[in-house]
Amino acid sequence: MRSCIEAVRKAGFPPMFALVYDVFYQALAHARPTLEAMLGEDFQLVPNFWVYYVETKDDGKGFEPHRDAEYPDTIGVDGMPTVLTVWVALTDATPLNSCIYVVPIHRDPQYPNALRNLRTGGQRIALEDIRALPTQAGTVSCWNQYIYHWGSRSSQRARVPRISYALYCQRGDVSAVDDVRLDPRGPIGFGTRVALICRSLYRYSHLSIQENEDAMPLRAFMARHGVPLNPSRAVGAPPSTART
Ligand SMILES: O=C(O)CCC(=O)C(=O)O
Ligand SMILES: [Fe+2]
Repeated sequence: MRSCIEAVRKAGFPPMFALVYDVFYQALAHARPTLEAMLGEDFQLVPNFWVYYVETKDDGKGFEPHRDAEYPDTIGVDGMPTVLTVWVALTDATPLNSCIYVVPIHRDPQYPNALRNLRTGGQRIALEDIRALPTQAGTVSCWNQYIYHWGSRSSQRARVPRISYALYCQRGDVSAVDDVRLDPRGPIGFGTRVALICRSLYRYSHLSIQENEDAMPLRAFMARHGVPLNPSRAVGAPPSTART
């Protein structure tokens, strides 16, 4: 999967276009028993994917702190999520090259509010409660829609870029949380893959516009046209405009 992503980058395309390759869908089959245990045997894919490529530079970083918070009411009566973020490390993710950090929900005073209000931030978190989640390449991490998390900053001293891809899965016995859903057991044809890539790029690419001087005119234009760009809000914005 890494070489697919490197090839796509070399060809000048956003890493997201690597999702035309079979291997990304085949890999999900390995995680199927775990996903079935959490979401039921007929779990479905929510067609919102993202491919992350965090370079080994001091200005490389993952997504800013946020709650995914795109879909309301996704904790079942049994306390289990009905929607999961599934994040797959394709290189070792470490504190040096940008691993995921989370605030465990029992240490997050705003978590109960986040369950009710998708716009809840993380202003009241104590720094000592932050937990790094270094993962080896091939590890699948999952979290619910409301946990506070982020991808940290990389470093020029990192040995390898942090490469990962992420998607949402949902239970099959609740209605589609987004406008469509995909069955991971069926064939996902080339046209569907390209549609999925374009859909996710359209939906999320503004979130990767950095807050540097060169991007300011574009950011100002987008802000004038109502695109949410404040990093701490961007990912948790209302469903029509958001993602991780
Ligand atoms: O990989 C990252 O930097 C952030 C990932 C994330 O927030 C997500 O997939 O929900
Ligand atoms: Fe996220």
